[in-house]
Amino acid sequence: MRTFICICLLLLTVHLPAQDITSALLPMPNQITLSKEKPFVIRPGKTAVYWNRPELELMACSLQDVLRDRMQIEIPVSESERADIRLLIDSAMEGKEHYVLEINAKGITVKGTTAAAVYYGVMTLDQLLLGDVCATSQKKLSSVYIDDAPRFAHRALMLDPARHFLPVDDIKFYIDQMARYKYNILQLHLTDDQGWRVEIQKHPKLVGKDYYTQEQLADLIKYAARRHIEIIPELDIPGHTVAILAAYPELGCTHTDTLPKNVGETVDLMLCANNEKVYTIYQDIIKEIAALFPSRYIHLGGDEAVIEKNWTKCERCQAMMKELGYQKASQLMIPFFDRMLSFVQDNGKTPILWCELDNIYPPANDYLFPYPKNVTLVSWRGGLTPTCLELTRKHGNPLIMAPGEYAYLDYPQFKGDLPEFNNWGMPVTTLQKSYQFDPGYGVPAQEQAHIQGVMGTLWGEAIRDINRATYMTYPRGLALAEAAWTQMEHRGWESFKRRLYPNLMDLMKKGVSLRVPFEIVDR
Ligand code: TNX
Repeated sequence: MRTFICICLLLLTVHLPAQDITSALLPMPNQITLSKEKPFVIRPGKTAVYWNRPELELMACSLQDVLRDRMQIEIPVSESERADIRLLIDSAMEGKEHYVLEINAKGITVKGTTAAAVYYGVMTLDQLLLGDVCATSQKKLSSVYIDDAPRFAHRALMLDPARHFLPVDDIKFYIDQMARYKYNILQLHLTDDQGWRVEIQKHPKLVGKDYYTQEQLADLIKYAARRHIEIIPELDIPGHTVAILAAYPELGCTHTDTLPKNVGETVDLMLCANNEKVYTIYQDIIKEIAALFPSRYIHLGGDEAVIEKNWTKCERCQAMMKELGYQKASQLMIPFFDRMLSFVQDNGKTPILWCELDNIYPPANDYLFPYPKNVTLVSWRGGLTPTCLELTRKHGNPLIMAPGEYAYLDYPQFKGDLPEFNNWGMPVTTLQKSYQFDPGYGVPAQEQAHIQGVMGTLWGEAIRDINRATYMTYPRGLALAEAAWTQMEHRGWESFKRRLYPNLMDLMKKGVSLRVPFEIVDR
């Protein structure tokens, strides 16, 4: 294994352009001005870091970590504004994540309106050092002026510990890598047929052997927040619910009373739409989840509800249809979600759902457009994304882009990719394909104003441990990071390929298992 890694590192090193200080910038900043000015030379014992607001103290620690890791230098803290490294909150700047990073003979300045913005400036500095050979060998940092802000506010990856549990420390390791590429959201798919992974104090029977206590999650949330990553919890309803139905079989439909509810088996069981107990327990669950996760969002799933096999056959559901004058059981999704979404809103949160469209998932699923306006949707069914894009714009729903053909990280990366990782015989999604992702789908700017951002989804049926998780995420997760951050005019496949090498090398050095995309290595 070690020899293998060494050979890979060697292969990658050959491709490092020696002097281009932008050679490891990923995602590519939106504005870079290279300068012929003299470089900044670190003065051991004198160079120090100053910050002008208490909330930047942690950013200063990150900066110290960066200089220690890349240059083996300890930078002390200074109380003087004249220190040669300065981290500044500058309220005159615009945009929450907009930063300016300036390096000149006098020193380094990183400024922004928030701590997050300054953090991104420090992450860019880290990558400048990764690409700048003189910086590490001679302690000289080339002059540069970077004025950068993300294309999208929502830059997410999704993990699915419901399918295969991932210990908290593994999720922290995953977060460490995300943060360096300016991702700011981690969605956790916490419940599914294979398991209920979050402790609910009022209903302790929900969890099995592997789960997160609320205390562990609070610690994880804090860990992520220090890296400017928000964790969005997802509780998938009304399908994907075998785990809760196994714990509380009375929440199911009448015809399922005698069916086995084996956790782990994806069968077409669903919560009953006409059962008060379903609403009561979810009201409790959502209340605890809302109190635990500071995120403004709670994701309630809503995908792949197999209504025909469930609600159509359910006496209680039939009664409800009759009462409401509905022709099709799928119409029950409307009153079902009206109540569930209101629980989310009563707790001051914004609901998110997977975007389902009529007539695509047999049997026709009618809960759909118009969705209530305050619901954010996630587009996920590959070919149907343009329709979802158009309908959300028409109806005013904010949209997050996670189209299968670009952003599903559980799809194989090449033909023959470790077959045991391939979920359902999914189509190959190469790195180049992921890179071609334009979250705006090329529609005119005014038609994409409702797009909030991008999510790479790592569905977990075949992801048995963290090494598999990172192997499937990287390098495609780097392509998606750039899709989320960088404007189309500053992106390019050839440039991305060059910037990829030092980053792959760096990830490997950090012990991240990943796929080396041999097919794009120029020989
Ligand atoms: C569809 S994407 C699902 C997941 C599966 C995934 C496998 C979505 C909203 N639902 O439950 O894990 O396909 O790729």
